[in-house]
Amino acid sequence: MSENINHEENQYSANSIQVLEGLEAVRKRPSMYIGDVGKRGLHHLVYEVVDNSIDEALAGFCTHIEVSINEDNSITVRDNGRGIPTGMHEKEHRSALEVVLTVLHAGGKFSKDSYKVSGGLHGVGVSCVNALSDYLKAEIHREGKIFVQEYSKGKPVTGVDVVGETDDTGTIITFHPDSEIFTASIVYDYDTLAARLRELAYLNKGITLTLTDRREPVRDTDDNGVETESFRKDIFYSKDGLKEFVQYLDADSEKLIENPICLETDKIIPIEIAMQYNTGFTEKIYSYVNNINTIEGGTHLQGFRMGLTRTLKNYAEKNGMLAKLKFDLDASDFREGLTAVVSVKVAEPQFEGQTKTKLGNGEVVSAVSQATAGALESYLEENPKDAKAIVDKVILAATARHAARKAREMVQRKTVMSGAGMPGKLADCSERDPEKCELFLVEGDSAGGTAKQGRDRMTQAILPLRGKILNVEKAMEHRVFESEEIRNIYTALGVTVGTEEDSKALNLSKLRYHKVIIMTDADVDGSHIATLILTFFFRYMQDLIRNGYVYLATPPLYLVKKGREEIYCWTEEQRRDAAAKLGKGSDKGVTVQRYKGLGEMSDEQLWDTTMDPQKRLLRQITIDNAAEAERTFSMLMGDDVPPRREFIEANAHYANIDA
Ligand code: 0RA
Repeated sequence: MSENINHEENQYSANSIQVLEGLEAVRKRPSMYIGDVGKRGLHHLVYEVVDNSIDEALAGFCTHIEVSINEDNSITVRDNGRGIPTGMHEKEHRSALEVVLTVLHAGGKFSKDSYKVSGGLHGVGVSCVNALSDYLKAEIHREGKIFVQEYSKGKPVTGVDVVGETDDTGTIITFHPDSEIFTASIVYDYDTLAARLRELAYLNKGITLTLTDRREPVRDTDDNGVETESFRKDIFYSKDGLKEFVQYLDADSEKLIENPICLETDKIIPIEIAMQYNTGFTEKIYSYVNNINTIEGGTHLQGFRMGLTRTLKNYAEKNGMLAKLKFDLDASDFREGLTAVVSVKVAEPQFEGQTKTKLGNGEVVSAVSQATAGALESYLEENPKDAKAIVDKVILAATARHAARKAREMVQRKTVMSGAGMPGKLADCSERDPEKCELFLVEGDSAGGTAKQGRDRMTQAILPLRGKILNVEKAMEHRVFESEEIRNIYTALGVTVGTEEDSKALNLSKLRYHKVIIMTDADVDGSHIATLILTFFFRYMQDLIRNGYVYLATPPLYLVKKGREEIYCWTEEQRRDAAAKLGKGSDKGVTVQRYKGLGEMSDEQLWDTTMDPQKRLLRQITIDNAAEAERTFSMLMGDDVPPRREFIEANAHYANIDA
């Protein structure tokens, strides 16, 4: 591994022009390297650095990785690995450290034989992070010394300096994202980073990952009543890996079998799988390749499904359990109520698909299907009670599927008829170009009426929804398609319901509006209704969310008035400021109106605050972390009421925007 590295001297040498061009290219077209320069790209920088440390851990040299969000929104990633080599790199005539930090894909230059298994979605390496940071510092603990080098926008601003001595080894990278690149925001979101580190801990058992938020201390009082200050911190560690991941994802479901079924192989293609059946109806399979969530699936998922279907079917037939069944089983019947995580490590992954998250390597199909079949076969033989529970559930799923087909055909017929088939409640817009059209899903007929009055008829359509729409998390599929409110949504959107093969496949080319805006009251009930609608989109129209078509409207909470002056407010702070501004020191004549519902606003007010594209603030719904979103929806909409109440109350202030 160290063939290209010698450790004689740590001498700083001039950069080659070619290398500078490399990183200049990253700065010129950052999206090509990190996906985008919004929130996702910003957080991607952290994942890229952490992935390097994960690689060091997977190579067996590192056990702890600490991530800190610093006061200025810079990030520090510290690991206890061997430390990036600092000696001269013979071919490049500069330190190996500098090569790692300035050459795109430099990782490969060091390791021909040992492949990198981790590596972010774009796998571009830490040099990209360097290019997109206005400041980066690398501190290396190695060979008894502490080495430091600093960079700005990818260019070294110091040599590799020895600044002290040390007994330990490791790498500490601190970087501050460049606001010239990340123009929207350079503020990190704790929960987004936490979700990814938690996921990494489950996917790589035995590694400890920590996250600390050093931006503002949390104040508290200890047992003696003394005020304390500490930072928000989480430690992520999983002893049992995927088994615990599945239990975490499925924590709020009623189990069909006591423990997840697990398998792990250490052949040429390392495979790890854990699966659990619950009494619900949804299929939740998460697949990963080299720690990357393969949203579009691919050959590993195909192999898993094949192994699962074949083994369960054989077992059921062999034991005469299908004798009374009047119709054929479908592959999807075997996956109802299944929660599973499939993780494979592939040396040279080929990623395909729209978002490059679909594994294409053909050899993976049989490897995963054989591993699945082998492990599942032994499990069923050894646990006949569980085996029966699973087969019974499969038969129930098949029966329900037959009922669902009828309901779906009804929706299909109605959706296919265009124009005349629109729901009676829909107040459509006159524009026909979907790009320019918006559909407001509004809670209740009264608010719907106000919205119809207030809207721009040209581009804005209104579909009032009756009270609480069906909780699809708890309903069987045919009930979902039988629900009138849900059928109205399908029809208004113009999309057809999936095939029997994939009940969630959407025909997005027929989508009639490119903004679907959920508009509910700014109270606990309103956010519950918004969550119900989002749950439906998440489970049945996930592509709508993934394509960025789904938004939440943010109606104001208060109207502060004095005489003819009016200020709308979305937060407590804005309300105080507005009262102070209008009152000029006294609150005489200042009134504060608390909006309890959309229906309390006049159509003009609703337009001004919430619907006018020039002034309103929409919150686009994104899925940062599929597994975390999955768990959130199961938690919110499952049987257990307390967590749902807590969540909704904690997040009830949807309208609290950063103004
Ligand atoms: C190249 C070679 C060696 C280690 C590393 C890179 C390395 C990179 C990173 C990035 C973050 N943490 C890291 N830890 C190690 C091995 C050099 C040797 O043979 O000692």
